[in-house]
Amino acid sequence: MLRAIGAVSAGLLLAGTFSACAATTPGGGGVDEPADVNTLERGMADGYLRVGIANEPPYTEVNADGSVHGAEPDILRAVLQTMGIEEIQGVITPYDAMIPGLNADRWDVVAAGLFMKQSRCSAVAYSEPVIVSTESYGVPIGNPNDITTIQDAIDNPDLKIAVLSGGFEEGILKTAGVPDGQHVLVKDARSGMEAVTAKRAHAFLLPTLSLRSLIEQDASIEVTEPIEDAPRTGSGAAFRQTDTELLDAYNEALAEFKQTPEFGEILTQWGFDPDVVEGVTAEELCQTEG
Ligand code: 6CS
Repeated sequence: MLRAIGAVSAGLLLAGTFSACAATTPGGGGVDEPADVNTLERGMADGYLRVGIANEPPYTEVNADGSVHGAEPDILRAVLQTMGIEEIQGVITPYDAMIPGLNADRWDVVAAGLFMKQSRCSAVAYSEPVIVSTESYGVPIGNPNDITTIQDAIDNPDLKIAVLSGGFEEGILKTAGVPDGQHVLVKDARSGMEAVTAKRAHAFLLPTLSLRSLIEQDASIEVTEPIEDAPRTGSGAAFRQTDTELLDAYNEALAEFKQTPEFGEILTQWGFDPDVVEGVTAEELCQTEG
């Protein structure tokens, strides 16, 4: 095993644990593997899967040594290990590139808090959910514009809201009918915070826990309470729709893993409430508009 810290190529930061035999062909098979080997078989033979991630704690986090953590990768790794796939190789990518990259075989699974909604569920095969969470606004200290709901952005056409380009939150604004002119599109979470501090946006719409992590580095921004009129955000691992064996095996292993104390411990360690995901299904979350 060779440990490597991220290598940057074509805008993608490769990070994580790389196996010495990690070279993959465009078809996804290892160099010595036939092209018709499916992703589950390949993962078991190679001992790892390639995973699309962000670097947005607590959902996903890449450490200085290149190791991949956060609630979703930690659960993914733990479940895959029970299936005999020991490691994951992380590829950092923007949210709007996660599904195209998965379907172009640049990675085998997305585990990044990629929230389920109709359009995404028709493009990938989601596992059952592992996280159910909430959205908030990051606003200047004191919340001078008193922005607490999505309706506030509809009621006040002067308000500009920063959102990740192609992210779930951009979809929330679109579905709610907040005009495009009020969206300030940013490429990553740090740029969203900067949009607020530089007054290009009045608020940054992002998951509550991601914002709480970001304000540890920025004392000029506060996080609102979870937004009551935002949809419930739920995520699990996203696989290619052709990878039915992998999806089925993963869901079976996940159901067992959810019964162990380790499932709740991982979520709690990253600040998520394990109780709120109990009984929630991918089918329900996939009804979310957008
Ligand atoms: O699913 C998404 O698109 C969103 N998920 C997270 C965890 N953060 C921001 C992103 O837009």
